[in-house]
Amino acid sequence: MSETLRVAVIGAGRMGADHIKRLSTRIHGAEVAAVVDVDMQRAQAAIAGIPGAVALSDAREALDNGDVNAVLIATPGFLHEDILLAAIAKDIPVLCEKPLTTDAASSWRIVQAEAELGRKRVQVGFMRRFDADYAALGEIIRGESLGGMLMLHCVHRNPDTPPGFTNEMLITDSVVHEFDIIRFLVGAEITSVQVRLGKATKNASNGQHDPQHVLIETESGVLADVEIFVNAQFGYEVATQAVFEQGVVNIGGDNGPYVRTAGRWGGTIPPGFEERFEAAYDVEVQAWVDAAAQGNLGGPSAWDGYATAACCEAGVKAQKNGDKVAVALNPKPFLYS
Ligand code: ISE
Repeated sequence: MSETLRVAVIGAGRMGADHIKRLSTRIHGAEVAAVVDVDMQRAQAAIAGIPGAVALSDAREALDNGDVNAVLIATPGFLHEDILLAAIAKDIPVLCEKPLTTDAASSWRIVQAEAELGRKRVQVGFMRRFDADYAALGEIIRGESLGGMLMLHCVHRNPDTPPGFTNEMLITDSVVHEFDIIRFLVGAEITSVQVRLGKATKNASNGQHDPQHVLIETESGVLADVEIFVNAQFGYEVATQAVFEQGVVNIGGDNGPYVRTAGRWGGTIPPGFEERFEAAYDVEVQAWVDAAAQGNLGGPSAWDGYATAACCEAGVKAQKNGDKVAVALNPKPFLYS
């Protein structure tokens, strides 16, 4: 396929709106053909100024629209499975915001549907893989210039949480990114997850115990720990320290410009993930579009979505029992090897 991607964006909320703007202003080779949202007013507002785009309230209608040949899913996770299965049945490229689905069993159904189709169609929106800092760390790991990597220390801090952000979501909505990037950097699957709960902030809501300390083991023996702190107040921060045999690499800390003025020194902290990862999202979506034009996949696959869903299940169990919970995966289908 080398024609322009005519994308149906399903969900015009926070991420959907961000992707609609991206697709219509910065991405080459793709256009927004339809925006679907249960809130028709929101869908209408999202297509304003986009020539030829239609606003719809039903994802199936968008998939059956002859003008649509690709789909970007940005609805809440519990709505993903039906849309994914319908898009795979139509054999069209899909970019699905994380999580792939909300549990391992339904994510496995997506893997199986693709395996039956015999082609990878679904890219999962783990945008960190396209971030320049993470890419540079990946090169150091693969190049072995500092010897073997031994350990990862990760911090994931959000200023606050939107209404309805539950205790489980610290794992399923936030740490899910760490699960993916740890698997990606280490190049091995995660085998166990443990969650430790210590002193909690008084700024948490919705029954959250915040922060949490997540301990992760991988197949290769590399250990990782994650501080997830979703009501950190001061801004958005995602940073990783990788420990090697011959050195230590930090990424994602304070970035320039470093300014001295009015008797103070310092810089600014991004308020949220859209700002922190803006460039990564652009690269991610462009990679999806470019690969789709060649009938390929440009990034994390349905297998990655499934493996991280299994990690999330283990993580939620571990939040409750404090134990080290094993992550069990089905055998990887040949398509993903
Ligand atoms: C949010 O949904 C994201 O995907 C962000 O990348 C993450 O940092 C945040 O914790 C999540 O709530």
